Amino acid sequence: MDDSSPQTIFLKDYTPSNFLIDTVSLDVNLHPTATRVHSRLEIRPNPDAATRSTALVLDGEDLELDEVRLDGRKLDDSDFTRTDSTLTIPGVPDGPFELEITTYCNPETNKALSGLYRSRNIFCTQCEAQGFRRITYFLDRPDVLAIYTTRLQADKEMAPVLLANGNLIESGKNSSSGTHFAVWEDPHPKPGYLFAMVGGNLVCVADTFTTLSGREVDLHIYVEPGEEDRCAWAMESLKRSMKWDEERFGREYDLDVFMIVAVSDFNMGAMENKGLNVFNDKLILARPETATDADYAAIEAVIAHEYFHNWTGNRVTCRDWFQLCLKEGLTVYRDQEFTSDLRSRAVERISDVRMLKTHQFPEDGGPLAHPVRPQSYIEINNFYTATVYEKGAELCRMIETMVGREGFRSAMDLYFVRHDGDAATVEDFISCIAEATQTDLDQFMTWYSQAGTPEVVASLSYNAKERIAELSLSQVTPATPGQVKKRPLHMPIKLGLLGPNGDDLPLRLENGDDIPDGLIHLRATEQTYRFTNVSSPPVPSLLRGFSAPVKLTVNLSETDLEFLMAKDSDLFNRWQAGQNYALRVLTSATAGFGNGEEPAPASSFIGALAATLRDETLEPAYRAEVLKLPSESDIAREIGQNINPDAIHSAREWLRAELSRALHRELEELYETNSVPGPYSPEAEDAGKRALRNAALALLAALGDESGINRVREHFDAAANMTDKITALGVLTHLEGSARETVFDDFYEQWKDDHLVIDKWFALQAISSLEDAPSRVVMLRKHPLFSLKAPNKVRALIGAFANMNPTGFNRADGAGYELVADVVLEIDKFNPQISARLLGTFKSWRMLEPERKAKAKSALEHISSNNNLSRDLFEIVTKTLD
Ligand code: 0A1
Ligand code: ZN
Repeated sequence: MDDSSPQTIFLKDYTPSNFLIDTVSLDVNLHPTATRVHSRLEIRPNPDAATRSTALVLDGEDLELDEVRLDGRKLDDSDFTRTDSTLTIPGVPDGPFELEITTYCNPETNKALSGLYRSRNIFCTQCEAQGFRRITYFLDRPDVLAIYTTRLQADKEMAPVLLANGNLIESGKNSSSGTHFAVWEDPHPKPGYLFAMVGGNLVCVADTFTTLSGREVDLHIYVEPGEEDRCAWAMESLKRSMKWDEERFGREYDLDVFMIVAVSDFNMGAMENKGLNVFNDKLILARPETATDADYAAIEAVIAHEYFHNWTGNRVTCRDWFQLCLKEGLTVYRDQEFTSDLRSRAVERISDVRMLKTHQFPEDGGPLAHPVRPQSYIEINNFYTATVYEKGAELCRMIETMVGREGFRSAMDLYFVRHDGDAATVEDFISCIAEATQTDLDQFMTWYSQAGTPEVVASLSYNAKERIAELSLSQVTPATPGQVKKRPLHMPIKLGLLGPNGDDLPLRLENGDDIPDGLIHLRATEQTYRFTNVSSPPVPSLLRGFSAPVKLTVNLSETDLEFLMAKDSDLFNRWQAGQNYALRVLTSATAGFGNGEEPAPASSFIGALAATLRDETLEPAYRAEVLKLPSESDIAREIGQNINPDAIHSAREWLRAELSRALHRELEELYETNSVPGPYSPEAEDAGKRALRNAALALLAALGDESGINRVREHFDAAANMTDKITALGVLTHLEGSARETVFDDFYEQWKDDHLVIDKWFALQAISSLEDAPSRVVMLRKHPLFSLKAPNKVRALIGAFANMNPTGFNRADGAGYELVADVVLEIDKFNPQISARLLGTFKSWRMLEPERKAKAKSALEHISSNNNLSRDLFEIVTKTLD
C-alpha cells in the first residue's frame, strides 16, 4: 500500500481545477530503462475555480525528477515540494505562465502496465484512468483539456516506428547518433487520459476511408512483423464502424489518420486514445485457422466501441471519473446497436442480456454493488465494471425506448452541438434528451444513483364476464451496501397480450386509451392496468426485448411458457420463455440432486424445445441460442442462496443427457444440415450455422459415450477452422479418457508458437469440470509459456478457472479459492489492476452453502491480513468481506 492509507474520493466533493493547461509540448527520448520526458506546459488560473490559489499541485507517480523551470527560470529544490504522488509549487504567478519539467521513467520495470511500459519490445502507453501522471507531472484529471504536440525520439533500430496522437507534422533522422524523431500534433483538446505514444518495430497495414463529406482518411493498423496477414478483419470492421457512425449518428472522423496498434500485454481490451487506439492484440489479430467466430465478432464489436468513443468520450469527454458511464454506457449502447444493425438484432439482444445477467446482476446483488454513477471510490480503476458499462448501456437503451429512435438521434445531435470540446456530466446528457424530446426524465435520473437490480412482480388475472384482463405490476429494489432505502424507478415496460392463436391483441384500457407500441411506464411501487374487450384469457408477454434491466417474476404456467416459446412475436421473449422454462426444470432437479433424489422427467420442456429447433423460419444463430441451456451460474442466481455448485452441475448435466437421448435424431439432422462448405467466412450467416451445428454436436456428446466421443474426435480432425476445433476441445475437456489427452497434446504441438492460440489451450483446461481441474491449473501455472506478468495469460488460465469453472473454483475443500487467492497476492506486487479484478471473482461468496462459504471467507481473510496490499486490492477485499 502507499505510505498514506487509502482515501475515499466523493462525487459531492468535486471542484473545478484551480489551474488550466492550454498546451502541452512533450519531447520524449524513448529508452528502455530511462526514458526522458521534457514537458512544456502553458498554464493559467482557472476563471471558474471556486477559490483563487497560487499553489499549483501536479500529480506524478514513479517519476525521477530532473528539473523544473518556471517561465524559463530553473527552480531550486526549495521552490517546490514533493510527495509520492504530487509536485507542489507554492508560489506560481496569478496569470498565465510556462512550466517546464524534465523527468525520467522506467518502461522496462513497469509491470503495472499503466503509464509508459514495454509490451515485448514495443514501447506503449496506457493513460486511462490515471496513467499520464506516470509519464510526467500533470493536472491528471479529465476536466483539464489541452492541445498536445509530441516529439518522439529513439534509436532507429530499436524503434523504427514512432507514433503519437493526431497528425504527423515532421519526421527525420538525427545525423550522427543513429536516432530518429517524429513530431505529432493533435489539434483537438483532450484530457491526459487520452494521450498515447508508441515506439517499436512494427509493420503497418494501410487502407483509406472516404468520409461522407469527401475527406480521405488514412487507416493504419500496426502489428508486430509476421502478423500482417491477420489484420484484414480488423480493417474491415473499422471501415464498417466509420460508415455506421456517419449513417446512424451523423458522426464523421476528424483527423487525417486513424491508427490502431496491437500489443500483447494490455490490462483491458482496448483503449480509445485520440487518433491512436491501442489494442490488446487478441482483439485485432485473426485468421480462420487461429480465431473463432466469437473472436471475429469480438474484434468487430471492440473496434467499433473504440472508434465510437471518438465522439462519445473524446470530443465530448467526462468532467470527472464519476461520470464514467457518460462515455462508457453510451458507447457500449452504440456498439450494441452497431452489431444489431450489422448482424441479427434478436441474437445480439440475447447475447447482451446474457452478459448483463451473468456479470452485472451478481455485481448488483453482491458486496461490490454500486450505482451506474458511483458516489464514491477508493481506486477508480476498480470501477470499470459491468454496472458502469453494461447497465450504463441499458439506461441509454431505456431512454431510446421511451423517446424513440428519431428522438434519440435528435437529442444526440443536440448533445454534440452543445458539448463538443466539453468535459460533461450525466446531467448535461439527460438535459439534452429532455429538451430535444420534451421528455420528463426527473424520476429516471434515479437509475444513475441507485444501486441494485429492481425486482418487478407481475400478475395477470382475467374476468370472463367483463372481458377484462387486469395486469398488476409492482417494483421493489433490494437494499445494497450503504444504500438501504430505495426509491421507485421509472421503467419502460414493453408488453403484449397473446390471444388464443398467438396473435397480439389490441391493447385498449378501460378509459378508451390505446397503448402505443405496447409501451407502459411503471413509475409507482404498484400499478394496475385493465385491458378491455378481451374475449378469452390472454397470455402476457412482458418486458419484451428486455426493455428494463430488472428481475421479472410473472405468474405463468408451464403451458403458458410453452405457448410463448412457440408463438411470441417478440423473438427475445420467445427465447426468454425457453430459458425460464429450463430454469424451472433445472432448479427443481438441483433440489432433487441435493437430496439424493431422481429428477422428474422433463418431457414437456424437451418437446417445446424441439418444436423451436424445427422451426426453419428462425435463423440458425437464434436457434443455437435456444439450444443453450441456462449456465450453472444462471441456475445459481435463480436459486439465490445456500448454493451447492455440485448439485447444480449434476442437474444441468442430467438435463443435457435427457436432451441428448430424446432429441438424438433432431440433433443429428441439425449437425448434418448446418455444415458450412467452402472457404471460411466470419460473417454472421455462416457463423450462425456453425453455432447451431456445434451446439448440436455438444449435446450429442452429452452422454459421454463412445460414439459421442468419436463423433467429436472426427469433428476435431475434420475441422478447417478454429471455431470447429475449439468446439471439439470444449466438449472433450470435460470427458475423462485418452481422447482428451491426445487432442490437447496435438493441439499444443501445432500451436505452441502462437501466443493467442495457446491462451485458448490454457483456458480450455482451466474450465474442465473433471476432478483434477484445480491441480491441473496449479501445474499449468508452472508451464514455460505461462506468465503472471502477462494479463492475457492470467485471464486465460486463472480468470477462466475462477469465472467459468464453478465446480472447480468452488470445490468443497477450498482448493480453488486458495489457488486464486495465491495468484492474486502474487500479482498484486506488480499489477494491482489485474489482482483486484481477479479477486472480483469472489463476489458471490455469500450465496454459497455454509461449508464453502467458510472456505471462501478464509481465503479472503488471508488476503486482507496482508498489510502490503495495493489500493486497488485493498478496496475490493475490504468491500467483499464487509
Ligand atoms: N476506455 C476503455 C477501457 C479501458 C479502461 C481502462 C484502461 O486501463 C486502466 C484501459 C482501457 C474502453 O472502454 O474501451
Ligand atoms: Zn469504452
